Amino acid sequence: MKKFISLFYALVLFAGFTTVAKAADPIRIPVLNWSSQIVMANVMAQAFEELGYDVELVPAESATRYEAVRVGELHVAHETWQSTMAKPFYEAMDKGGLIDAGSHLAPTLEDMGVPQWVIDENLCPGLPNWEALKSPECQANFATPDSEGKGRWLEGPYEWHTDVMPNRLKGLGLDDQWMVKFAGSADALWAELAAAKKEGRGTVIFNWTPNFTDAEGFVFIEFPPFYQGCRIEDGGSVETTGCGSPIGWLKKAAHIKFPITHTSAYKFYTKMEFTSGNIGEMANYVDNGGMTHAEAATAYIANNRDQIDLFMK
Ligand code: TMO
Repeated sequence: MKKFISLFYALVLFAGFTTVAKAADPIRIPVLNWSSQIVMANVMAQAFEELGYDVELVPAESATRYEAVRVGELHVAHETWQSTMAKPFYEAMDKGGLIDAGSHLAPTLEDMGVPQWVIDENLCPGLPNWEALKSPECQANFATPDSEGKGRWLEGPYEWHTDVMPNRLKGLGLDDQWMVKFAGSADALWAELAAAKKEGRGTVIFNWTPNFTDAEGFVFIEFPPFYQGCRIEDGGSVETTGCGSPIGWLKKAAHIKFPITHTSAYKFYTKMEFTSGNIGEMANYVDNGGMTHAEAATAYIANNRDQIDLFMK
């Protein structure tokens, strides 16, 4: 009996060691700098941990993370926005090592726009048509102390889309009347929304949908239609780069070996299709609710347990 028991313990120990060996290869999930992306990273982390995996949340940068997924430094890029990330996504796929793990159930748009109340107060008559921006009376309502008398567009951090918006203004022939300022963070965009509302002044900011701002109402400016190649970085010229952003997909990328090395996590990941409402909810917990990203993920899972269970089946 004693011998049997020690054999039993030896087996338990052995099983313990194999678990430790598995734990040595955590699933590496990138963390960027807008709320839904970070909350979704935490939702996945908590779900993967439930499935028995170790997880590492890795600070990453928007465009370069596709090369990191390709070479396996990261296992996933779970919020891949067509308008601003399709290029590095397809380039990494073309080189080999990155696979398409499907799409969320959310059409996306990333572009400049105004909060609904700017339309209601008629601070720029003719919006959302972009040609309304030509009017000097409109511009004056969007000037700030740092805008040299021009109307101001507050873009996101420079690393998100680099020169797309300054080029947009040139392409539209508006660069003498409007200027672009880059925000230091997503939080600076939301602070600007709140400040402009309080001061009753106009504001044009970069924003996206799905986002927490969908609930209060945000109106995207209607620019000349996007087509493949209109932007400078896609081979376009100053004549074509006034084009707006596409209404696009929201995809999930994975490292090519992820299905083999972390099979049940990969299965979860391919089934994981969030709706626009889901993604707005994730951002809202942080940007309106003041939760940490980890708290928001826990709240999201608690509020959507059936959905998470379906992804786990
Ligand atoms: C990538 N983003 C959703 C912030 O536009």
